[in-house]
Amino acid sequence: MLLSNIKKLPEDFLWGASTSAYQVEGANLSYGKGPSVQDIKKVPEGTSELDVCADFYHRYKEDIALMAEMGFKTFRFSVAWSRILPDGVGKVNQEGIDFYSNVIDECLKYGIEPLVTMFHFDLPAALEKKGGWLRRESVDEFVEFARILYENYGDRVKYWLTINEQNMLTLVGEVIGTSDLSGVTNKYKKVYQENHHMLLAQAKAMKLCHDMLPGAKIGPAPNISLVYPASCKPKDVLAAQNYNAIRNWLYLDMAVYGRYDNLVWAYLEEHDAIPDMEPGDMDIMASGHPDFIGFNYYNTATVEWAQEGGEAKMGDQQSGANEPGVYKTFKNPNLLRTEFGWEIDPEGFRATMREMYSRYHLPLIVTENGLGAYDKLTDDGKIHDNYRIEYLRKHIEQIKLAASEGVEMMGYCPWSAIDLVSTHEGVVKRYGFIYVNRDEFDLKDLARYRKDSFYWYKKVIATNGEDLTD
Ligand code: BGP
Repeated sequence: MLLSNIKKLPEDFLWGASTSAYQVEGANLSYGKGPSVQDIKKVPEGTSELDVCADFYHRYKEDIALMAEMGFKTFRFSVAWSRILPDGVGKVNQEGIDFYSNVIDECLKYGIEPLVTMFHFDLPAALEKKGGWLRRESVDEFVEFARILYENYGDRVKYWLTINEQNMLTLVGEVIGTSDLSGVTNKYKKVYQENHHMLLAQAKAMKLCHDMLPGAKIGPAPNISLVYPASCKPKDVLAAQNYNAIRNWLYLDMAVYGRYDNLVWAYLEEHDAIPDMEPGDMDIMASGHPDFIGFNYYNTATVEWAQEGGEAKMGDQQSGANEPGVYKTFKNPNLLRTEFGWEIDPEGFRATMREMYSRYHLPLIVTENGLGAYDKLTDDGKIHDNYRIEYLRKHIEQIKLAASEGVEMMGYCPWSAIDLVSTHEGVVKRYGFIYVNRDEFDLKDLARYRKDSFYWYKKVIATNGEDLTD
């Protein structure tokens, strides 16, 4: 729709940005923290270990001061489960509790609302060794972890996110480094059983949040990308519906309505992968009631009909999956790509928001969106990342359009507040507004520099998104 009246964003719109513990903190085996699955994985060849990252653990005060300088209203960060509970259960690490307590206080000092992700790709290794999310006990282990967080931080944290990109943990856990499927006979059965437990854990954690913290708000944080059909051929449309269900709606239908998507159910039946359930599971699922939907968006996906036969192929969290008989990724010729090959689709962002709002009618907060690039620090200490400004500007414009069309928009937290270690492509794939002076293997001085996008975003926030010019 062409709009002649672009409305202003709400005054309390939550402008900010995101990070995750294992990618930003460093100190991954210090101060009482136990290893997580990220710490025991073999990092992809040519990429750095996770022992230092951006050294946020030691420099959070300096970093939060820079976020305050940009005018952040919120800061999305995650809590490392194994920093709080080194073995995943049992003994609490007081130093870990204190660390996040200090981070929260530091945010509040500047009027920045902490937006806390409870779990971002880093299951405690001790739990993984016992069988991880495949065990039914994982549900209560997560809920106990949630209870500890609510008890310690609930007096100060109003906004909570449950599980980051549960859909990607399920679909591409091997790329993220969270799952090893070698030797597994029916990988569908395994990953969708784990998924079922995560869904139960999420529903219980949302309910507990409402019981313990009546003023708080909580929601899921999947990676949602509307899936386009490659053409108007009816079979391509069916393929797009398949992938939309498998990639997107399964997770949000469960979080919001507490029911399994029927296409996904049929797909699981086909693969002999219906999860084992206990009586009452679906009541638990229906008891969650998120207050909003957090979602990560990088780009859309496009698929075509996939003939029977051939091999299933996995991509990363944004691109390139293929399942014979279900869908096949199609390179969208209408879109540009980033240096790392991810498609760029701001209008698809609006389409995704429209679709989500019409399905769920809950306020939306963007918990990730951004451009990974090889930024260069100039001799005079500048980073001219006009390509990032361009990317973000185009996406914010679409938020304003979606909001003008009646989509309730709560906030925008691009990835990432500060440079950090990418999921599988190392330190050189930078996303931040704040440059961290290190290379893949040379830690240099880890000094912070304001990128051009830093100054631009500051102005965007100061004008509540009205001035998007350079
Ligand atoms: C999301 C993850 C983030 C982040 C981001 C960018 O899937 O939630 O943790 O890493 O993608 O991805 P990448 O680091 O692979 O470029």
